[in-house]
Amino acid sequence: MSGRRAYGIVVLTGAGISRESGLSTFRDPDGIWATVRIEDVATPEAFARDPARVHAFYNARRAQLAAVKPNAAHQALARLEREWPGPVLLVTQNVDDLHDRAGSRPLHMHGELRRARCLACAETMPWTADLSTATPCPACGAAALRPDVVWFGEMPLEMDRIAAALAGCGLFVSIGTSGTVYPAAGFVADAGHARRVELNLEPSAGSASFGEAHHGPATKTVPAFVDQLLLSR
Ligand code: BV8
Repeated sequence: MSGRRAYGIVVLTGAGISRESGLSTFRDPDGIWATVRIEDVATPEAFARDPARVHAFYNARRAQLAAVKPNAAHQALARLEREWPGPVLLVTQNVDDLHDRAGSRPLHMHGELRRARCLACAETMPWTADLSTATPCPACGAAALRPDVVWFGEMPLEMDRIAAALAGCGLFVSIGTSGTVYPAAGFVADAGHARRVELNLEPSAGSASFGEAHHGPATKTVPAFVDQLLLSR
């Protein structure tokens, strides 16, 4: 196998990849931010001001995960990770667990709905039930648990690992994201040397930075793109 074909791939996904599984996106007309404000539920200030409201917002989204399952796009990416001869890093902005349940090992840069973090002892742990201000931390007993997600104004996770993968990749694919939230929206610029492809329902805010685009639903565009990649090995 020629070295050229074993180049590294970085995939970035957003809420659009989970849309056909039944999870809402954020900025589509029927999206989450059409009914609730970021400032009221997705910032540290919101949690300090009204933790019960923030817990209710995440409890509803966490509970919804039991009712949805991965779609063909999640499954196609898990196949790419299994069959591509070079390194594949799947970075997701999504806090759902659909990539994980499809068999991927995603880097959750915005954290995970199904994990909690203790503000008293800093432990993080898997969490599938509701959270409240009275829920005791299993590690230290303090009633100081929060959803283990990255809110606006907080630093996304594993940025150094992402930067290193972007610097060395031969292909960057962005799937189902509006390209409006940073630093994720800036990754395409950090992969300026690589082939850059956007797979999205419609052009995103960052479309001009991509050399190629395939517009349509992820369950169609992602399996087709992965098939074409694997055939070209
Ligand atoms: C940071 C987790 C600095 C929680 C999320 C002013 C004040 C404070 C901050 C800022 C500011 N101005 C700018 C910033 C930076 C800010 C930012 O970018 N704001 C934006 C709104 C301007 N970013 C941050 O705050 C980040 N942190 O900057 O820290 C720092 C520095 C040093 C030290 C400490 C801190 C943190 C951002 C992370 C916030 N958390 N989520 C949760 O999920 O509740 S972000 C949130 O938006 C979601 O997680 C989501 O992942 C993310 C991006 O949204 P998308 O995934 O793109 O979804 P969207 O609905 O927008 O788009 C969906 C797309 O899919 C569409 O294009 C649609 O066409 C397409 N689609 C739909 N259906 C389909 C489809 N595609 C294919 N198939 C389909 N079927």
